[in-house]
Amino acid sequence: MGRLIVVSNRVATPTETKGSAGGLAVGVFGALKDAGGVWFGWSGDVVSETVANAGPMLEQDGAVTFATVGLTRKDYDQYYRGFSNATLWPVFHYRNDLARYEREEYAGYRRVNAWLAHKLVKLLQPDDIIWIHDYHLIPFAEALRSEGVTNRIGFFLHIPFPAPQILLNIPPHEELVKSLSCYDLLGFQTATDQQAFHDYVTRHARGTVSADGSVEAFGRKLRTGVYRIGVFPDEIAEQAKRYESRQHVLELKQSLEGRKLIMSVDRLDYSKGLVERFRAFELLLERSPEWRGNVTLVQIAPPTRSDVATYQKIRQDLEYEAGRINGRYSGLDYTPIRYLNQQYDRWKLMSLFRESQIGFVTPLHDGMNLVAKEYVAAQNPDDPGVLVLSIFAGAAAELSGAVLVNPHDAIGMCEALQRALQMPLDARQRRHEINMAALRENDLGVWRDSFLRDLRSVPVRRAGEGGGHQ
Ligand code: ADQ
Repeated sequence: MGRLIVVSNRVATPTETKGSAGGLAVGVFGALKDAGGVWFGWSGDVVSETVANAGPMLEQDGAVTFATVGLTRKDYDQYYRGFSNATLWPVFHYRNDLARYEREEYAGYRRVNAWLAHKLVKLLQPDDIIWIHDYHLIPFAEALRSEGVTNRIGFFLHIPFPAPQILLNIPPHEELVKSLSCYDLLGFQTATDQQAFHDYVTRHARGTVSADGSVEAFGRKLRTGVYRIGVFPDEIAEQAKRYESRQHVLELKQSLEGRKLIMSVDRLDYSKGLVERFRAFELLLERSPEWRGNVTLVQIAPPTRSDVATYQKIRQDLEYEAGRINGRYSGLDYTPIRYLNQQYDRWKLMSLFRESQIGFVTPLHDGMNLVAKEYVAAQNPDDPGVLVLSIFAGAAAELSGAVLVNPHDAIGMCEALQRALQMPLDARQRRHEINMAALRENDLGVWRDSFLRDLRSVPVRRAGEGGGHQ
């Protein structure tokens, strides 16, 4: 079996993969340890041109090499802050209204992909398989192919793939899909995302799609598949239980004075539906006076991408809403919304989830949403909380034990909260069992192993072949 090469925009450090990192980093690292290989990507640092060109920096941990490069200010601005996060991210989350398109940024995006690919080529061996992650790196395989790389290359998109009519808003949409067709295997979070890609291929690229998910487009053949990313539910359950009597949990319990707790945890991002969520909670207090003073919403949302203008705006909006709602319903000893702009250790989050009666997860669009899955896994099976989940999270297709809501329907969300707050124990347990069974059936290991199995089964290309296998 050849080595595994993982490429992602950011690389978790060896320490992160063992400590507080999210499940994804741990899952990918697990596969790397098994096969041996390289994890390659941006270090997260903005550096001078000399330092950037001197990379990659190599760090060895057993059979795994962590290879990272710094980005210059210009590359960071055009590739990361620009085209990735001010064009692709909003459009792929159906927010054309927040997207901008600058030709120079797109050129920078392609330039950085080509530069990164060139750096990686020197580390490759002939029988390596290469797994590229996410929207920052769409042109990566095309760049590798143009350097003569014939290894199997797969791509997994962590975020939604938009319907063609939405994708057309990005002027170089055809080039992007052409770049995607240079992969041997494309993985999507849900059947809806895969279908959207197929729709583009058949309607806008004069391509064909077979029943088994194989695609012909732009003179290339590739495969597509649905690989729903998961968590390791039993590890989370064990962690949540182990830390349930730690100081931070006891302090929270004491401060709640018997009030019910609704928990929400997200990166501070406009795709997560935070403002809509706060308004639904406000409606609960407005329409059901009996809950005033008796239920608290804890929203944990550390800022991300804070140098992108739309992220500054969502932060302001949310601070305003939290202040307004708290001004309206607080008492001397009661604050309805506790809004915390902080990163928390994973084990702390899981034990806080376990203490809460509701996990309120209401993105406007989300590839999967691992918080929803972590919330379920962290519950006490003897007295589980209820997951109230947006129909627009990829996780909604799997977690049929959740109370599903449309995040644009404030009254609907408010009614769902009322229902969840009053749900009897046997109904909560039934829903929890259904959700846990789904998490166990399709855990993070299944996601990773099925993607890699399918990638390994793609026919090897011959030297000199262009993009896509024949
Ligand atoms: P994200 O948009 O980051 O991921 P999500 O899937 O919820 O969204 O993952 C967030 C991770 O970060 C979770 O493991 C969560 O516990 C952790 N996290 C969030 N807030 C935190 C905080 N305050 N402190 C500590 N940890 C925190 C993208 C896509 C998703 C897709 C994932 C994985 O947008 O749709 O599910 O990738 O494919």
